[in-house]
Amino acid sequence: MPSDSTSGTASRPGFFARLKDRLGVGKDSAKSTASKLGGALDWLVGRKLDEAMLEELETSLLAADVGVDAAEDIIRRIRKKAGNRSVASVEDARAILRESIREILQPRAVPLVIPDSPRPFLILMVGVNGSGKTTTIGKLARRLRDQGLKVMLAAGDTYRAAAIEQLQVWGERNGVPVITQQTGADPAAVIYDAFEAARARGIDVLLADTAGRLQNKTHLMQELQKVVRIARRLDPTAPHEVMIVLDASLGQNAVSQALQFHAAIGLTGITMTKLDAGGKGGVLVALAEQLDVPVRFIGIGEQAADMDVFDAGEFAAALLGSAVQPPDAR
Ligand SMILES: Nc1nc2c(ncn2[C@@H]2O[C@H](COP(=O)(O)OP(=O)(O)O)[C@@H](O)[C@H]2O)c(=O)[nH]1
Ligand SMILES: [Mg+2]
Repeated sequence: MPSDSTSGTASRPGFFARLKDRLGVGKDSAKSTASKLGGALDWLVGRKLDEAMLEELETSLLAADVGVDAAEDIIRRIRKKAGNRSVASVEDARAILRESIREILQPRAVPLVIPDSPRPFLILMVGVNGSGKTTTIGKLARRLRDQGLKVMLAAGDTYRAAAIEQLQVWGERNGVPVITQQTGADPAAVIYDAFEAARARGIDVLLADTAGRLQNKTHLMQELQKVVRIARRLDPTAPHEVMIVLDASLGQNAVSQALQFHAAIGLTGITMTKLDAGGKGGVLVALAEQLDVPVRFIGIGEQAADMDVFDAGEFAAALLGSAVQPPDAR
C-alpha cells in the first residue's frame, strides 16, 4: 500500500511560473498583489528603513489583503532584519520582505500525507458555496489516484441536483466511483453509506463533498457536526482530514470564514483557491498569522492540473514577483 505524501510533484517549476504570472507580476498589472508588494519597492532604494518608510510599506501590505496583524508582524520582522541599514537595491528590499513573509507562512506549509492506515481515509471538504469545494475534490481525486491510491467520492451536497452532477462529471473524468443519493437526502446518511461502501470495496481515500450555504447559519454547522458524529460510528477517528476550501478573492472574509468553521467543527487543513482570479495572495499571510491550521494546497484555475502543494518559499517569492530561490538556499 503506498504511503505517499501529496507533495513533490515534477510540475513544480511550471506551477511556480504560473502562480507568479497569475498573481500578476509586471508593471502593467497595477491591481495585482505582486505589483503592490514587489514592483512598488523602488522608492526604498538608497534610503534607510526609517519609520515613515515602514509606514508606507505597511499600507502596501494592507492593500494586498495581508491584514492588520500580519502587516504589523511583517514590519516587526523587517525592523529586526534591516534595522538601521540602508536598502541597497530593489532586490535587497524584496529579499527582506520576502523572507519576512516566508517566515510567517513556513509553519503552515505542512503537506497532506495519507498514511498507510486507517482505511478508508476520510477527507471531509467544507466551505461556503462557490469557494471551490467540488472542483478541489476533482483535482485532489486525480492527484491521489495518480499516486496509486484507490479513491471514491461521496456527493454530500444534496441541496441541488447540479451539485451532484458536477461531482459525477469529475468522477467520470478521473475514473473514480461516486456515491450519490437523491437531491434532498441527508448528507450524513450519504457520507455514512459511502464510507461503508468504500470499506467494502477496499478504497484508500474517500473524498466527501458537502453543501456550503452561508457559514453564519448555525444550521450548516449543525449539519456538518452531524456528518462528523455519524462518520465516527463507523470509525471513531474519522474524519481524518477536515479541509476547508477558501476563495482567495474574498480577502479578509475568507479569514473570518476559516475562523468560524474552525470554531464549529475543527479544521485540519486549508486549500486556497482562485489565486488566479482576483485573489490577492496576501490573504494567505493573514490566514497563516491568525489560524494554526496547515495550508495544504493552492488553486490557480479550474482545470485538474491547476492545483499544487503549498510551498512557503515559493509563495512568498511569487507574491514579491521575484525568482524562486533554489531549494537548498531556503
Ligand atoms: N479561476 C478559478 N476558478 C475556480 C478555482 N477553483 C474553483 N473555481 C471555479 O469556481 C466555481 C465554484 O466552484 P465549485 O467547486 O463549484 O464550488 P463549491 O460550491 O464550493 O463546490 C466554479 O466555476 C469553479 O470552476 C480556481 O482555483 N480558480
Ligand atoms: Mg460544490
